[in-house]
Amino acid sequence: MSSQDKNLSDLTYEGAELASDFEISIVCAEWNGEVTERLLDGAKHALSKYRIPEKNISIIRVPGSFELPLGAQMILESQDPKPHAVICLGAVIRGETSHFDYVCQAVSNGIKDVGLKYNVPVVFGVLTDDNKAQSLARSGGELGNKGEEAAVTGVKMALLQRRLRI
Ligand code: DLZ
Repeated sequence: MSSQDKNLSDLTYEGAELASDFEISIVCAEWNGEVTERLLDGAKHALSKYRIPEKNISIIRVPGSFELPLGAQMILESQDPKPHAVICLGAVIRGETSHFDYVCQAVSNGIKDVGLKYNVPVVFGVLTDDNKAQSLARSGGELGNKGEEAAVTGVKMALLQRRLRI
């Protein structure tokens, strides 16, 4: 662990007074559920720090990280008005096969594509680790909680969008 890694979770919550009316959607992968539920806890914790009430937060689950982009797209197609941000949470852990690379590629590109298509912040809160211990360290362990960071990113981008009126 480097000190730089630790700083990633030194989060600030500027703009909290401007974010409390946001509607936020979370898409959480069930694969590696022990890790993704911890990411979800981190995301919910961050949103509570922005004083976003629970009624403004919708959560759906998809089978695996590969399904996160379509889950995000389904939310953006079905909700009117659209949420201010969609947070995608997953954990891809390297196995014996090349599955890891295919899933990581597809998910990162897919999440980027959905955000650009709908002009809504869609956040890549997906761990891509060599083993479960690393994933646990990054989901509420000694390296912070990347679910919390993903939620902060979503709110920051939504605040930017509101400020730019786009
Ligand atoms: C199949 C698979 C594998 C091997 N590993 C993971 C993983 O580490 N993390 C994850 O979120 N999902 C994994 N999956 C499931 C795929 O994401 C997807 O759900 C299936 O390939 C079905 O499309």
